[in-house]
Amino acid sequence: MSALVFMTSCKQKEVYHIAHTDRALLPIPQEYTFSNSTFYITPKTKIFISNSLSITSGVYTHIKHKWDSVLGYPFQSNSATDNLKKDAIYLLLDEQEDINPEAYMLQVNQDRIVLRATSEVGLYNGLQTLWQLLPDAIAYSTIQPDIKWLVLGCTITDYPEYSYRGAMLDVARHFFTPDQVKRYIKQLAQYKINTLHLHLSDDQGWRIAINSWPDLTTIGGSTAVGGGKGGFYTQEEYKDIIAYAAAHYITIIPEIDMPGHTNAALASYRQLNCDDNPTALYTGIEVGFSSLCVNKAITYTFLDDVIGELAGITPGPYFHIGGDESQATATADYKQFINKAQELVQKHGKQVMGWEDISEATLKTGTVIQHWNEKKTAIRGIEQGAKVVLSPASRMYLDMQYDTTSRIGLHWAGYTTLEKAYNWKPQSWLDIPKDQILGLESPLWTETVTSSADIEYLVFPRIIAHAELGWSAEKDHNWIDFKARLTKHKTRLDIQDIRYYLSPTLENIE
Ligand code: TNX
Repeated sequence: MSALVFMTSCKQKEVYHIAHTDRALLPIPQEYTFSNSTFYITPKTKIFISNSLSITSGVYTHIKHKWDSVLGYPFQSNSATDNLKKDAIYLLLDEQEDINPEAYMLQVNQDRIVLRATSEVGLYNGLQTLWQLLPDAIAYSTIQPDIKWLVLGCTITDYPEYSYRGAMLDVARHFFTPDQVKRYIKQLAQYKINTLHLHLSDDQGWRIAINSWPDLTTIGGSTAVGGGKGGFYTQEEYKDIIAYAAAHYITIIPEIDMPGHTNAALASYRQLNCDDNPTALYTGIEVGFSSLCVNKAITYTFLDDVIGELAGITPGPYFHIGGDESQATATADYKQFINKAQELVQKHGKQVMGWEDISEATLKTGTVIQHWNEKKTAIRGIEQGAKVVLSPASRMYLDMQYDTTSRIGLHWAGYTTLEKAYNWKPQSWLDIPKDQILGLESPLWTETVTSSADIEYLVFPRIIAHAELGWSAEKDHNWIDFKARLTKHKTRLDIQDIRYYLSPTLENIE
């Protein structure tokens, strides 16, 4: 439903004003109506939570944290009973099959707030919407004593359009510490993004400790683009990132890029090179010059070890094998290699993901391809039965500059304004049936990105546009309405100290 529906009478105009001037829902829910009633959260408001919701769950932690740290009210949960009380907030888990686990229903009236879902993640999604219905001050992380915590009366029934809504962070070109990754995860979770793909290896760096091949990190992890000191995650740090992501209902997908984009590995172990000579570490930004030695047995021992160790500490279903830009690998070798790599991933219990280039090989059942560049390359994979994640570079690559004045970023796929990032139709992009599209992912390559401020400058606000394309119904995608909501939302980004790029389209809105 368009927000403009609310403008048809005087009284309704007022509702529109409250609902859409001060508060903005991003992504826009599937179905929503606002009413004139409002609910006030006060120190007397009680919270009732289904018994089945664990106190260790992310939902529980999230609400307790906000309650204690922002509202400043002592959090106490009560067991929910059938008869709903007044001045209360309910978080209800109704176990039911046949309902999308990510869906939720949120009802707010003057007596109470009732949030229902069939799973924890559904409740978590509903809580993100609820925070957007609260005053902007909820976005602080310290106690806000003088705020009237008014929630707008509404009925919202919501569920995602696509099950996969992702972001990718390249930690190989430049390394980002666990704290920087967590900061990013926390930002993403607000927009119902549920997947973070970590690009863990590339020509310039190997960023995850593999115990059976320690030089990958001591040598391969020791530098970065431009010659900086690099860095890597220990397996404990990686597991800690996964746990932090899980508490935000975000699944981590590890990527080890192969057979190309492997200079860091080739520099770490000379045996991986066809001629047994180690290559030098690389700190430039060229692509397409490195390849694992496809015909050596040790290459597959290496991959078995790497995939085995990493799959063993990754709870999510996917293992991403890259497979892009392997210009340094002969086509026949490439096909044979990707077929073997898929076998190894399956042997270690994971589903294969790869860039669309892997459609050159014979794809295994369940392999997912990621479209980034050539529609026909992606179609070749889809024709083999693969599902696709959409990341078209011209719309979704977050490292593309906004315009010629952008202080960092590349522009090989063009300049990507906020409008260009939002205003396209994922459903018809490849002209394939919708059920072959698993979802959308926004990659951030980091050749020119060295700090959290840089990440935020390129990512925000464009990823909010992508989050709406992934979550909301295509008929409700409306650029004018979106930018009006996003303009309202700027205050929240400021409060959270998210250093977004102030797109001129936003600045000009009253
Ligand atoms: C293409 S996209 C790449 C990356 C670069 C990126 C820069 C893809 C699968 N490969 O290696 O970092 O462009 O925008």
